[in-house]
Amino acid sequence: MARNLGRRVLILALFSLAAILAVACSGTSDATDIGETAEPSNPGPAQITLGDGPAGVAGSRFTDPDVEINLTADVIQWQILDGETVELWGYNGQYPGPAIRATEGDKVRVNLTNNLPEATTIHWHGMEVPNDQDGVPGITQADIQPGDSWTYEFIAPKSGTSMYHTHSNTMVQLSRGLFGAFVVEPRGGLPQYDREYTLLLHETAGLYTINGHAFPKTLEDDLLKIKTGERILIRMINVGQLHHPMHLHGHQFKVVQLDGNPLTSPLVMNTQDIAPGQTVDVEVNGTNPGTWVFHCHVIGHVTNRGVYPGGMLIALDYEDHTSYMEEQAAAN
Ligand SMILES: [Cu+2]
Repeated sequence: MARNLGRRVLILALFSLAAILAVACSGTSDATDIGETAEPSNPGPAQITLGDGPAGVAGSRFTDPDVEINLTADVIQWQILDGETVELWGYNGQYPGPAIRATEGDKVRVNLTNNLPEATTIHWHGMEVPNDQDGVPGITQADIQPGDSWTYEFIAPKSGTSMYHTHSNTMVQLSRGLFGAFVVEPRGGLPQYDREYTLLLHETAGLYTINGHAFPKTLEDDLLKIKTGERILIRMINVGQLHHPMHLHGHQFKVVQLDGNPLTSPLVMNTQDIAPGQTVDVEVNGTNPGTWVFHCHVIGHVTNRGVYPGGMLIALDYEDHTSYMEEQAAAN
């Protein structure tokens, strides 16, 4: 009896060991599978179904765009500073051009009309579009002549901060202002922010600009509003030809995306250099009420033609705090 019981216990123990080994092995094999599927993969440009007609003609790729934008490239008069209007080139009368927003997977159509005195194209910077939509004259398409129109069509690729800009006679056309933000939203909930701002950094006409303005006009038109306890996102896009180490007073910010790609380990900093052509997304938590300047730390870039302060300087302004600047404004 005792021997039978002992044998049963032994058999049970062997079965248990076998079961444990089976689970452990399947666990290992599952982990391997997960590891394989978690490998970063680049799916390349989204495949789209071609319709009738050649690329560059409206309706050639799809007949039902989710986002359709009409852009005109024009010679414009733009006020960078109060009392200082300069002749620039811009889209839809603006410097920078209008921000384009789409959700990943959207069918995007952009109809461009060239009202400039010379040929132009648009390049979708940082975005995986089909090659013939990349906007490089002589390489992927013909230059769009003055008075002509052209249609770009592509699927909005992965979410992130990008830009669009001219790719014709770029030395001249980019410095004159032919660019804008292109933001692709994630499909399905990713981090939500209380507010979101986009800052385009550029230099033109001897002035350093944020969203087309130099300080102090940046404070009139581009103040970054926040309230204590809020979490905001600031997307920065450097469309100019110089590096700009952007520095925020009174806070650490979290660099969450570079070139529209999320960082697996966000960097906590208070100064982040932005190279020409680069985009940087930073998250700011409203933990320190006040009016805090946010500026390029190349001090020459914080001048208007050598006169300090000017240029690339704006402020993060708490709505639930009255600063010295606001008291002075109220008193005058
Ligand atoms: Cu700078």
